[in-house]
Amino acid sequence: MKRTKVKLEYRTVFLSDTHLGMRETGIQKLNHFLSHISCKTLVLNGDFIDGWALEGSGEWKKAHTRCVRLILKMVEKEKTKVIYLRGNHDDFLSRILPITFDRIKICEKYIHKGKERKYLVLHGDCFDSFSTKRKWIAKIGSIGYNNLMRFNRIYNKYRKFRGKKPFSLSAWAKAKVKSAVNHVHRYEDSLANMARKHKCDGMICGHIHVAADRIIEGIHYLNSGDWVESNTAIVEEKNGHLGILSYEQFCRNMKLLNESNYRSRANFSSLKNNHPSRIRKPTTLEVLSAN
Ligand SMILES: [Mn+2]
Repeated sequence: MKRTKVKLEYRTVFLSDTHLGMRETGIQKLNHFLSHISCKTLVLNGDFIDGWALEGSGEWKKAHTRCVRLILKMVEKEKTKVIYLRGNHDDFLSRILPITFDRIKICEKYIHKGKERKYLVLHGDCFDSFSTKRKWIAKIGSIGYNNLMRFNRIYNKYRKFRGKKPFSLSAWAKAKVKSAVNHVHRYEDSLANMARKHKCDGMICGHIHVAADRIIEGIHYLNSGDWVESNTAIVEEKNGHLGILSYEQFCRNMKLLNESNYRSRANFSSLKNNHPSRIRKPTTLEVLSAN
């Protein structure tokens, strides 16, 4: 007999920035996640497919096709409703929006009615010039402080040679990071204003690849992060609670679910074996010989 797959059940799941078509993503983890959840509504909040990567150095892999198939299977077998919101890396969709086929809707923004709050859901690139700036600040971070200082020393030798004053790299970096941090605040402020404009008291975004769950000026701001590095989603439990679920936490929840299922199966089978109908009646010969 085919055993039904054990799945974690949610009311709604929000994913963003899966970037299918990019070479390095958390696609295996995402497929593991998608094949063990079930939900009434799945919101793909932008940059699901990375059209920019596919035009450039990206590559469509089998795992990406599997990801699409897993979602279609949810639509077909579990009657899951899919809301696909366009991002900036899949802006090729803008030409056909809005469009609905079967239980799949592709559109620009979506209002999610939670149990306690009403959420405006959109990718979040419309506010932003930040991500382009942030990318190279992040790159500087990855080069490492020591390497940067070494570079600065060489650069200052060159400046000295040219008769110029030394350049303070750390002061420059601090100023840049400060302006980037201000930019995040501006980004979040404009999100809160946008939510109010739509008469919502919550906002669910993606785009900046950083998961978030906090209150900004009375607006519940959630960000689903990404499936490139952080591997996070926003999930709405059956009781209406909305929060971040990391891949690591998902694995822990799956382990607990499997263990409790194993225990209940073991109890069930021992019950089944001791059931009166299972206890063999002695034959007449056995009864007679015992006497
Ligand atoms: Mn984006």
